[in-house]
Amino acid sequence: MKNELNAIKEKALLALSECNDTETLESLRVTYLGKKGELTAVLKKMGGLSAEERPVIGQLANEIKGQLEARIEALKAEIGKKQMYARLEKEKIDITLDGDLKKLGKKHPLNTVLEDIENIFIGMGYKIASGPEVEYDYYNFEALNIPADHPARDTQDTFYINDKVLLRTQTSPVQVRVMENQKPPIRVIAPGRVYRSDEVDATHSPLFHQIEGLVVDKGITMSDLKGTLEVFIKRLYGEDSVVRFRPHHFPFTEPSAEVDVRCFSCGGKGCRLCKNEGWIEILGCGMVHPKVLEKCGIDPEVYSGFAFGLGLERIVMRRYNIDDMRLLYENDVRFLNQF
Ligand code: 2NL
Repeated sequence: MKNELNAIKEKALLALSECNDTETLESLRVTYLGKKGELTAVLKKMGGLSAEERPVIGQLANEIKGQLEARIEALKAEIGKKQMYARLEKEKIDITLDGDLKKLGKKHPLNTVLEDIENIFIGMGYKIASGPEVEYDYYNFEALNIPADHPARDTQDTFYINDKVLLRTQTSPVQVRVMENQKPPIRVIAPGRVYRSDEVDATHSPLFHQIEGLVVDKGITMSDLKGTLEVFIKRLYGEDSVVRFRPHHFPFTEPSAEVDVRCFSCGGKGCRLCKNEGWIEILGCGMVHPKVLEKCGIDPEVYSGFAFGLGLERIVMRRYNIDDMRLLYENDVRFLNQF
């Protein structure tokens, strides 16, 4: 029996020495050490041994079992390690290779200036409001004191969807909606796309951008308007800017004014940029017409307000010296990369 046991040991060790994967290792363990394995089979025959032989054979069998178990454990660890290294080798990446770089775009100059302007007003406690670009005639004209036969309708000719629906010509309808839905105090700016039925040229486009502002509260006066817009223009063009208010007319404000800044190119002497005027027009403004307040459900006997509007493209074109408005809409990266 001793020989039998030693033969099993030799056979098992030989088989283990040729084994290098976990599946084979497990099947070898079952073959030799399992319940129905070869070693167990020999041990089962020990009942037929003499009292002297039994402990000797028993000890040898246990020794061999221990040796084989130890060998199997060691092999298991070794194979595990080999498999890990093989995997690491297979999954190796070259971190020095160029990545798949995504080219980042750039902020459009219209957005750069829009954000500058928004931030100035946010800093003065304004909220940003928005509304539909496809509007009712009522919000775009009627509520703003521009009835059907008003000449202002000709200069703001637009695209009609039907009798009552059009593409907005200004962002004022946004403020009309704000006044309908909110109680004063109101402090909002309304930036957005507006439309006019204009031929495309260097200074006209059927789609452009406006920023309008509105303040309504008790006791708002022309001096609030002047102070606010002066602060705005100085933050946009520099603290040493000189601002001038010029009387004007809008149907939706009374009194109305246009606001100029002294030409930052020639200092007021007159040059090409200011067309020899010495001043550059920045925006239009005025005290909200009592009729407009009333139409929007605000009592003009209790509340007053001011409003203003400016064209974003003109501000952008002057800031970056862009002489053709069409460049702003073509999205040619050779143009956009310059800002
Ligand atoms: C300009 C002039 C202006 C307004 C817009 C306004 C809005 C409401 C009530 C009264 Cl809801 N007024 N907006 C007022 C004055 C001028 O824009 O030249 N824009 C480019």
